[in-house]
Amino acid sequence: MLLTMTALALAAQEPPKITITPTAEPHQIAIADGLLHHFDSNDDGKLDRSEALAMANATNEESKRRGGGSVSQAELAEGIDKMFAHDRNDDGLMTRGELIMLVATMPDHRGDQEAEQAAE
Ligand SMILES: [Ca+2]
Ligand SMILES: [Ca+2]
Repeated sequence: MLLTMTALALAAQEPPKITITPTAEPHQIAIADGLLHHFDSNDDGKLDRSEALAMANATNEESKRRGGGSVSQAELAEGIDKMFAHDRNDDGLMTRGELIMLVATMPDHRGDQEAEQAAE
């Protein structure tokens, strides 16, 4: 009975088209979509660990190209573990929603730059 009432109450609400965190901003959603677009190599709409590793390696190479530091394979693996800490249902796959949550919790580099400029 209680379950039925809960289900009815939920059904009465306007269902959101996609489940995203209310704190996610459009540019963060765009980042998550971009990651999927580039690194979802089997096109299932999710990132598995091998795809995440390809993503981490690409990010590392990009950082090297820009003259930034590179990280070791161990650090890459640690980064992927951190990423999959956001795998909410523990299925070993990062869905779009989970990626958006991940991006939303990452430091906003645009903000960082502004803060650095303000500090100068
Ligand atoms: Ca995939
Ligand atoms: Ca998942």
